[in-house]
Amino acid sequence: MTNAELFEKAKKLMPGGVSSPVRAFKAVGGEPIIVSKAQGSRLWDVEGKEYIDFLMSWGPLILGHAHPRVVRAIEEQARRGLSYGITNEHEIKLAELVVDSMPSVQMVRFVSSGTEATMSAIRLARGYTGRKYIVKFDGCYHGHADSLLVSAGSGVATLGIPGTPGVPEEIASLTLVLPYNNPAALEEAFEKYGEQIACVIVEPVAGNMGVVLPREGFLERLRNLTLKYGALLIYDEVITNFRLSRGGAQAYFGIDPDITCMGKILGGGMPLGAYGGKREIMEKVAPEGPIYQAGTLSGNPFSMVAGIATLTQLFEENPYERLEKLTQRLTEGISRILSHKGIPHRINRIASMFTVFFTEEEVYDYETARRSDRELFGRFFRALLREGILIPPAQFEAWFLSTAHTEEDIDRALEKIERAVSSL
Ligand code: KE4
Repeated sequence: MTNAELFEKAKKLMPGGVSSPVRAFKAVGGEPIIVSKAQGSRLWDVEGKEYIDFLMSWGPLILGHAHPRVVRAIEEQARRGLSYGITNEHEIKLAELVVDSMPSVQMVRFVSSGTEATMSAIRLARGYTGRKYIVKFDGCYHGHADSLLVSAGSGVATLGIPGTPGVPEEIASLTLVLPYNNPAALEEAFEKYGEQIACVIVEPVAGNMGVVLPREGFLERLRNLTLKYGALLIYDEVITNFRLSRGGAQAYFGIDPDITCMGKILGGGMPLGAYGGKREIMEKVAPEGPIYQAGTLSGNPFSMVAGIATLTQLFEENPYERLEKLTQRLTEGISRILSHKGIPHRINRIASMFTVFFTEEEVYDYETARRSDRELFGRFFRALLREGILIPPAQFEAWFLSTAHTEEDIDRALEKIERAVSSL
């Protein structure tokens, strides 16, 4: 069957024909592909077409697709059972790896997705502080829990409005949505609501408005204000954990949160999320404390062994330097190609994640990101796909490299990108 035939069938069975909206390619146009297999830096669709993959499943695959060590770990565990519903030794091993990687994480609780991690962290912060307001930033995405699917109200430091039908305004109005990288808005919100704010949740490096880096002093201000008003600081490191460094963004910038949400690389491609933090906070989580959170497949041995194999391999390779250089080779090449064609662009990069924006101005928040030329991005995406390059099918996402990407991959990719851009 062709991509199109399978997608037609999928659309009859699943809303939009997908298990997650972005996979329907609505933001970029054109027909979605259906994947048949992937290996290393490559991915094939059901028609047998090969792609060099810079989506890498939205971030988990820092070792590339189907890394032998991860596959072996999963094969061995499969024969010992997929889920027990009772504690297994692998949970303890992975918890140790996490706690040893981030000093601010003294205890950790495993869940099955990034959404569960952030949803639980918010509940924990509200339960721990006894307060009800939370703060998030416009353009940051933390999964689809009700209190996090909230759009910015009009004006700064006003209470949120539902970001989607199904979220009651009573819930949305407990979320304050502020502009990212805007200390003044932060000050104003805390002056207005300070003692009532349970927590601030932030992507310490934003990946969901496209890659946007924290400006000098922004995270520091966030840390100081939350301490001053007794609010908890939650880092959503679902993308950045083990991506920016072994210790994630908190090690990279040297500013620790109270609670860290984890996912993606943590599970190496298997369903896995986690939240963790200081002992005095985590001890409030059931059954030790009163704040309830649970999960049938939480800590299942299958996801655990995938995470252990991924992190162990990653820490042995310590590839961060090499990934930095390889990613720079790609972004500099893309910039050369676009400049040569006279196409205005900005590339925001940190470590092995980056985004290409078609704009003249610096992209430092959701407003500036949204002013980029998304129609051109759609044409860029489709031209790349034709050339056999897969990038995220949406402007406000990050491209990812892995240890499976080679210099030859980058050079081949640049040839293809050159051809694609010439066709724009
Ligand atoms: P999941 O529930 O999708 O595992 O994680 C939610 C989440 C939480 N925090 C951050 C910073 C995230 O980036 C995500 C999920 N990321 C999106 C795209 N960047 C996943 C892709 C999708 O939604 O299909």
